[in-house]
Amino acid sequence: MSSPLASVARAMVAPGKGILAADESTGTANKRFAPLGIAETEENRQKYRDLLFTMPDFGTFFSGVILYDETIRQNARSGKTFVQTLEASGAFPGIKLDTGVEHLALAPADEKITGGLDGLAKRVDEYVKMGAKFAKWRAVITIDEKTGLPTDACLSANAHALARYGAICQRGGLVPIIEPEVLMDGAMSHSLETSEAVHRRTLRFVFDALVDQNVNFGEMVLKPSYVIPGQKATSKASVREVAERTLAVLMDYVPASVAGIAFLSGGQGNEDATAHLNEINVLGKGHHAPWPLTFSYGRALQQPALNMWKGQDGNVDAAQKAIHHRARMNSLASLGQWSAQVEKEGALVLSH
Ligand code: 5MM
Repeated sequence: MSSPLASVARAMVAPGKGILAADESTGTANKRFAPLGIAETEENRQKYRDLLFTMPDFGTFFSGVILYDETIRQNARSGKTFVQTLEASGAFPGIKLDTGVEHLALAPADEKITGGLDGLAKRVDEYVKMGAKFAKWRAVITIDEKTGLPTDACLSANAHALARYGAICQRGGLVPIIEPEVLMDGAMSHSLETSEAVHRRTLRFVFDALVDQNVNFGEMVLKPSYVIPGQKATSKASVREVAERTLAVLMDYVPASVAGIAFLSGGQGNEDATAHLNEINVLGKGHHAPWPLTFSYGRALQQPALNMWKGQDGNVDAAQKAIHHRARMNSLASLGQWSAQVEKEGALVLSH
């Protein structure tokens, strides 16, 4: 029998739909504004989220949006709350529940643990009352081939936190997005093979912990990173290789009863993130992948819109067209129907 949480989880990964990650904490949102000269104010963060969430056809492409605490309490320009605005478009409001990362005690300097378990049940109750239907928690895993990171201690501590969060969400009435991110951006230079090995270890720890904490797989969505070389790696991987290795790892470690998989973009180029999603869907069909494979991108959806907006009211239309384009491209990719040609045609329409 299907539970209400299982119905929400399935709707989050409905065909052709993905999840917009717009849960940048204040520090991260400001970090994205600064290079574009956008004043780092609450008003600007509210205006920016307003332009994203009032994009035409929003509910056609997005099943839900991950919000930050500040945003879930704000109103749209229309005077409605953002929660009401999303509900009216047919998208679920979701909430970021982790409180960010800190150094994992007694571990090497680069190893992080995600916080937010203290008082979590109470916060879940509060967000459920505000209309949230799902939540997200991100664990951050750093690779260092020279020193052998990540350690088992880091993987185990993060998996345990993800599973405890998952259980608390399900008991309180939220679908948990379980997000173990293996980093690939910045100075990282690991190979495709190392990325695959670390993804395998990570998912093994995560699913063992989810079982230990009795998390219901049909009532959760997994948000993994792609198996991809570090951004500074000398040897790059083809779209096909990334899709093959990512799918192989998921097929080996993710139970078929998980409601769906919604990838993070992790600092890839916008089109790369779309091409990887498309290819994994094409391959997934051939291999009878048991779960829907879609997107929960932040940067790869938002960056063109932010670049276009630059904090100016007069640029809102152009910025909405930019995110509409990326949303449509990723929606097609989640169906395995995207191509470089469709991308080009869409970009042409955008420039007119
Ligand atoms: C949107 O950014 C999310 C919150 O980041 P901070 O805690 O650093 O403020 C982030 O967790 C995001 O949801 C995921 O990393 C996916 O975003 P990308 O840009 O990797 O697709």
